Amino acid sequence: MLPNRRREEATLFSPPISQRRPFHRKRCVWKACLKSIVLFALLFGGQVGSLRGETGEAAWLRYARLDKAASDNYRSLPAVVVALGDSELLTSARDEWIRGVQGMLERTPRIEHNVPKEPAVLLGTLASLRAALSSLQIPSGISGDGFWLSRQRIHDLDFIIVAGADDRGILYGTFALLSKISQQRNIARIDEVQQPSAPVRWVNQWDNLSGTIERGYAGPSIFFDSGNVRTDLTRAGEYARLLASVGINGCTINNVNADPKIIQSDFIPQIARIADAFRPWGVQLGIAVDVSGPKIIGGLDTFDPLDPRVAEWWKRTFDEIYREIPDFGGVVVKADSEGRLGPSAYGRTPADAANVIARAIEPHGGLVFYRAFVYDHHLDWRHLKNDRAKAAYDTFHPLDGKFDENVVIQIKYGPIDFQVREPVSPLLGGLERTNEAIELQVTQEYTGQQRHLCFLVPMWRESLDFDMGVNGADTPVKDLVSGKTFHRRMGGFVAVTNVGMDLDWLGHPLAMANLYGFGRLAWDSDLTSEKIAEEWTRLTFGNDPVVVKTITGMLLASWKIYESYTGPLGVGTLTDILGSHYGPGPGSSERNGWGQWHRADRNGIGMDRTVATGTGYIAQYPVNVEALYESLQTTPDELLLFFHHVAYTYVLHSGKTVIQHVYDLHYDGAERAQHLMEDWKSLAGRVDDERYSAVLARLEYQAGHAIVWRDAICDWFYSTSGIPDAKGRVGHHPGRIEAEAMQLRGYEPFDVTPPEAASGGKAIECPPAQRECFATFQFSGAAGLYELDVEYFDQENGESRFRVSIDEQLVDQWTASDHLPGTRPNADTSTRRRITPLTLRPGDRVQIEGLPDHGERAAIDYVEIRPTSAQR
Ligand code: GCW
Repeated sequence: MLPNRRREEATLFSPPISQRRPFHRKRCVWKACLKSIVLFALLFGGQVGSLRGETGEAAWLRYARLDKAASDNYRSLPAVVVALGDSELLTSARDEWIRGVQGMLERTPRIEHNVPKEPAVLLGTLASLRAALSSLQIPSGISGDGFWLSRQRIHDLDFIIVAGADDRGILYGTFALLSKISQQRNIARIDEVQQPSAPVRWVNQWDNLSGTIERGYAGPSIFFDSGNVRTDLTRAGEYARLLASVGINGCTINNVNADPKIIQSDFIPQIARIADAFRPWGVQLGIAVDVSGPKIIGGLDTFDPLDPRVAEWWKRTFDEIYREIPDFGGVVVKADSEGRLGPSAYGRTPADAANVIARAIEPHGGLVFYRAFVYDHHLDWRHLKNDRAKAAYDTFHPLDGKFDENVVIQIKYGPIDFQVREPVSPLLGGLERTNEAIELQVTQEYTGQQRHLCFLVPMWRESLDFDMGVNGADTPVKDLVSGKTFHRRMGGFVAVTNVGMDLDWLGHPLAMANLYGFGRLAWDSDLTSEKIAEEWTRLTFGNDPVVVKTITGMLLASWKIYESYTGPLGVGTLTDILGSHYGPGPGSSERNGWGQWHRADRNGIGMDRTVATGTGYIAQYPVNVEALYESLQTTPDELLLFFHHVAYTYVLHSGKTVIQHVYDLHYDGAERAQHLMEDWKSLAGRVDDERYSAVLARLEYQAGHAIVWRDAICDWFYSTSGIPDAKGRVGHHPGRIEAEAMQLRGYEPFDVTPPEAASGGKAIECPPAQRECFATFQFSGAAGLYELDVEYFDQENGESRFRVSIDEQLVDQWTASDHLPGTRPNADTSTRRRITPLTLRPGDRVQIEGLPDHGERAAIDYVEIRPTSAQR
């Protein structure tokens, strides 16, 4: 055992605030907890306890108590609330109003059933309001889920009117009014009509019946557990409430890689319970279905969509579903994609497959969302004209006009797969006689998996505003998908969301800004990113101007920061595309059939998708867009490598060469990730301690992992191109001591694969035969205050422990018990532990002791020592 004697300068060591992130509400190692508590007390002194800890469970519906000055502004709010009707939705609206007012203003509105002779908040449909108040002047143009909020003096009484064309509109209007109060907006003279941008505002969950979630990063399913629907669906109801509060009206609950069992007769009553949980919030239940269902579970010998027995089977199936769930919304279909069966098995088209289902569901009013994510994942990578990006348009454009009216083609925003930067999918402009919806991704599959902050609204904003120039006219994507451009009745917005049982829903308190943002954009596709970020921050963290400015700024900067260390110049997110889609893995894109190629070789990089010399993909766009991207001169730098293959020495519009830009961008991005953490720290004491610590832990981790990304990408570009960094940074790391260069006792060096996943391509591990291993080195710098980073590997298959001591005095210890996606030491699991501030003198012996656990061998990559910022 190591002696635990205190150093003479003991005050100079303080452990970092717990670096462990609370992914799954971990048990806290008591010593570490104590350290955090003590440090917290020291840092925030009198402020500790001044803000109630929050779990994030309430998300943006906290209804936090307003301070006196703010609540005085709402003193004249009527004391009575009237719901003109007794539907479930109307009751939800009324109860939500009461809940919100109680929370924010500490008053309990009184319920009346008719228009009273005193001021009141009136909730009703246009028709019921007209009947109750004949003198009311109702503006025109309110339809569907739209609503009207208005303050009116009638017979000398003050009324707040929340009117919906339908009951859902009333609920949405109520949430909108509460949101205004929560954001301390003036409602004294409110008079506004809101109409949603599109009828389709759906989310997709990719939950498996087992309870796991495909690409879910926030715990198990809120719907399923061990093959059945959960007994307790409280979270499902709470989720529906959150969705409704931003106008989302449909939710599919299971993975698009669908288990056919979901529509078996004995399972339908189970999903009906989820529909019951959604119903009070106007969220329609939907499911993902497998087109091979008629054969797999239906007992037929075929699932050929043109076989009348198959048509009959679908009809029977939906008749049964609607008997149990009369307001069932519809189905989403993934077929002929990534190994899923599809109509191609019978030489049929997606239109055949979509229509057979559509005709069975149509009499009940249901929709079929047929995904355009259809591509061959066994493409021959040696063939330079092959191009996965072409697949969706090639498949669906020729079928335009062949889909039934209740079919919506669901199209990912880009032609590849949720990358950090893609041009918009040309298919979005390629359907004039077919309904379409854009598919966005709230769950951050390729954008940091909620361990990195990446607010995606600015990216979605760019896609939605992109003018496709169809038929030479102004046709922004938002109008194409909403149905406005080609006068389609159906269409809109879908997002893959994947919330889980984690209390804060998405596993990172700030990630909920993406769910909120999706809902807001689907409701009003003209909203700016700034407005959405600000609204969300006010609702989630309160109205302190410093908090609002800081968090809004962080959110708005975060996508470009993430892009700058993970996927330059439109090359795609340079992650391990064959595995986790998380850490860097630039080499994984090539030499396989998945088609996320970037064609890097010794001389250059990028996919040539031009018509002139490349795959011809660019020809799928309307002429103006084709001209924009076909020319190197007009292609924007940020999409250069998506469209063109260029030399590393090619000079960008910015004046830099491609290679130097890549190096600079990655150093800059990693630095800016560090700043995100500093920005957050400036909010100490202004945000409740629980969420403050949770976010800080995430940002500390991100700052460290951004360096893993930076180094992996730069090393890979350097080894591929052979061109050094003009600024001398790549491959040179002042203050870094490679673990394999330390004095090792028990530890053994090994080669990390791929090599860019570790500094110098090597790390050390403690073999299973050893109980503990030691790595030691002597500090040779000047005496002073330092921060010391230990880069180690935190795998899923064990919880190894580490202790760091200096001249035999223990200065830090921790358990590697984070949940990172991997069971090997690589760039997914590489993690940083920062120990700061630390006094060091020349000759000090720094020792790291690693205690392996199961498959996790307490592996270490390097240590980096840097003067503390105070000293720099
Ligand atoms: O991005 C890919 C994911 C798959 C997913 C697929 C899809 C549900 O890696 O996990 O499968 O997209 O969108 O269907």
